[in-house]
Amino acid sequence: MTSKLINQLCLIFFISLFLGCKSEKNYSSKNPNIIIIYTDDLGYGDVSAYSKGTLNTPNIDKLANEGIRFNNGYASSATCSPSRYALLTGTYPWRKTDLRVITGGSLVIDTTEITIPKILKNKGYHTGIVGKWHLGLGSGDGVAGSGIIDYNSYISPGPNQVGFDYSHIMPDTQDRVPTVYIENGNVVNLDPDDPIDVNFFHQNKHDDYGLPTGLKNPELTSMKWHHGHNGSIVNGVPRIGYMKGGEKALWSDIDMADHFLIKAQEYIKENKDNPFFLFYALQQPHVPRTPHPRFEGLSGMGPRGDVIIEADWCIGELYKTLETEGILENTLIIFSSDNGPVLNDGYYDDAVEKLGDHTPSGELRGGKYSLFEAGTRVPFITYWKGKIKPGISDELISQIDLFNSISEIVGAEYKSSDGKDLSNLILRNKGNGREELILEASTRTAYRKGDWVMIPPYKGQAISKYVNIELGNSMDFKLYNLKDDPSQRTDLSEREPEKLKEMIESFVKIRGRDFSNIENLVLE
Ligand code: NG6
Ligand code: CA
Repeated sequence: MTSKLINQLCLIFFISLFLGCKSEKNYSSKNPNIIIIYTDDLGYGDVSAYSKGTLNTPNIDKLANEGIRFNNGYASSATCSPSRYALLTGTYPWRKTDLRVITGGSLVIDTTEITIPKILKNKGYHTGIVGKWHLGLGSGDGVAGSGIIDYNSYISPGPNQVGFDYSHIMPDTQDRVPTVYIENGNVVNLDPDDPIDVNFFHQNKHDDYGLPTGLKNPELTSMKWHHGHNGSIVNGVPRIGYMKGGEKALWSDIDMADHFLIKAQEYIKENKDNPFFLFYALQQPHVPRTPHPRFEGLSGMGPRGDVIIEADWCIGELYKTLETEGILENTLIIFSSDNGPVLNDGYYDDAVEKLGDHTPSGELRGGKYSLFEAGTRVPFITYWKGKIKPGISDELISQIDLFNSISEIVGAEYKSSDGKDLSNLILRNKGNGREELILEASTRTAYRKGDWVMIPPYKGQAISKYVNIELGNSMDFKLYNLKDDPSQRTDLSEREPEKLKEMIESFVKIRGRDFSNIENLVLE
């Protein structure tokens, strides 16, 4: 063999080695699958890794103990639709006029807005949502509850128009009609000879149908309504709103958890060979709490505790699917909740009576609907087997930050101005969290900076008489230091006037002056 030939062979050998390494490198740096597991109304103290409550959530605990458990993680809002909007768009929900809980309203995400699934689609991901949507459907006239959605034909715009390749959803909430699943814009199992008619305001129209309601026929309900929830009765549960038709399409409440789990597992199996994004939005423990019979009584706390155990089981099953499909180590899992906890949210279901020593809010004050901490501070966990090292973080992080952080993780350019790139914190527990954050509850806003929280004055009940939660309304500015006083028991606004002034000024810089519904509010 001539030395020239040997040189050439060596060159070929090194080039192929180089190319081999390159493809190896490409493979190992392949973008991970991303799953956001999002519970509905699960409190800071409902996860046993967070609190010494009396419920056990071993599968969520596993994610928390073997991933990063954030102790200062927030939903943007103390209710559902605004939080979901903020999570998907990285934008504060109060920037949208009057964005509140949706009841049959139209889509609140503009189809031109950038969303997490759109970012990921651009990077070659397949994107899917399974579970609760609650961001509105159809373009309508934007009036919540106007009953303008025609469920009998293709429903658009919806999740598939804002970035999801696949959607299998419950339209609003489990307590609202229509009680049907929608897959990629079509009601599942709809019989064209039995069309669906839905409205939210016209009980008279419903009376014309001659159909029973929770209001008129409580004897036909197996779950009793406490406030609201006295419209159509489906599966013995009275709901918000009125519905006629769609008999074959009606969901089974006790099978809902299994139904969404199976859809999520199918989605994972079908898409395991490419990077995928799955938004797995569980319905628990929102009302009506309808555990499958195999979970009934397990918590000793009534249906609310039982459905939390059911949700935890679902998460364990999803985890096993990732394991058996061999993709667990290439999947980033983010776990959180859309808002804080509530006990009686409209039905008599023993949530209050059987609570015992359990503390859904942990040591935090308030709950769902509240500007106090328990409204928005929620369990927040990141997990990636073999990549994320177990840790605990006290850094401040919001679901609004997932937009920028996920964008960074997959090497995309998109950044929202409200969000922060906290990818280092999420993946490595390194670096600082955000310095400040606006908290929102039913369009009211408060402000956290460092350990300090300032709540502006708001008119309205101090305690909601229905759900028995302190809402954070008062006639004065309130100031709390969470380091010394995590339960917000001591108002420091009079003792710390300089701090209060500084907080108001920083808050106004982001929020503008139009943040309190007290007329003629004087700031100086
Ligand atoms: C409220 C409902 C409550 C719940 C909430 C939405 C009444 C009286 N109360 O209007 O039961 O459905 O809306 O919850 O109807 S959320 O978690 O989706 O924001
Ligand atoms: Ca919720």
